[in-house]
Amino acid sequence: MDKKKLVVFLPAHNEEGNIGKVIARIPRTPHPGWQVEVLVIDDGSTDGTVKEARAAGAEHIVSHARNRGLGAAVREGLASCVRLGADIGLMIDADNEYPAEEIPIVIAPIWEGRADYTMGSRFKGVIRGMKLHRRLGNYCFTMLQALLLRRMIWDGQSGMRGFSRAAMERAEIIHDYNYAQVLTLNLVRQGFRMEEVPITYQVREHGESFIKFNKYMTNVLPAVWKEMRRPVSRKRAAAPKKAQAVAMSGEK
Ligand SMILES: Nc1nc2c(ncn2[C@@H]2O[C@H](COP(=O)(O)OP(=O)(O)OP(=O)(O)O)[C@@H](O)[C@H]2O)c(=O)[nH]1
Ligand SMILES: [Mg+2]
Repeated sequence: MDKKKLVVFLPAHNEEGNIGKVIARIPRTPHPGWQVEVLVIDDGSTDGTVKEARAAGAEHIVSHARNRGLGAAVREGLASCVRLGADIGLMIDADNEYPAEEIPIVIAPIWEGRADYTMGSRFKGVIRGMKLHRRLGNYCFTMLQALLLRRMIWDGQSGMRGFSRAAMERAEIIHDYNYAQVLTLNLVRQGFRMEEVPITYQVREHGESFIKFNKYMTNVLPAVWKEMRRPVSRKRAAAPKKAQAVAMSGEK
């Protein structure tokens, strides 16, 4: 049987002490029909991020010579997954806040043909250690997206997301600073089917958050505005053939 390829990619900027732990938590043989590869987008790290990622078993590393931003890194991650022939891509933060062992449940809706884009949802799942101001910020930005898209969203800022091949090929991230909101607005407006899956989240133990309030507001809000004003052509990914969906779910 031809194996399907899952590429797990991690955007990373100075995550020494964290990235190796995340890579070690990634299930490598979650199902006999899957081949799993790990890709790191190193965004100009100046510490031992790359060395640690290699030692932990990352097969592919793409390095930016200088720091370009998280949006640029995720854009590069999606393009690299397509180049590597991934059937499904899974993005996970390199800061060890998200549960890599829950990757199979986050990609299951794509694997089974029900969704093109999945979000590991902290607010539908379990959250450990998130400060109140962060919670409020997350609620506000999630509500903004829900209003703009006129649909329920639980967690619009998740750092753990799955993509079908078609979603990876067609996703557009219009700014370099971040991807979280504009990517969802872009994919859902194109007609891709999104699903949220409850996950377990634990706030980082090492390193620093890149979020600075003023910079976040002045970059993200104009980008959301710009994305909503752009026309997107509605494209819908073809649902996988029934036989393929059955094979992927492991049924006989
Ligand atoms: N490519 C890139 N990645 C970055 C940059 N800054 C942070 N990251 C990565 O983006 C991911 C999320 O970064 P965090 O700083 O934890 O931000 P966050 O998870 O949105 O916010 P917190 O709620 O504070 O954790 C991690 O994998 C970081 O290594 C950057 O400038 N460029
Ligand atoms: Mg984080």
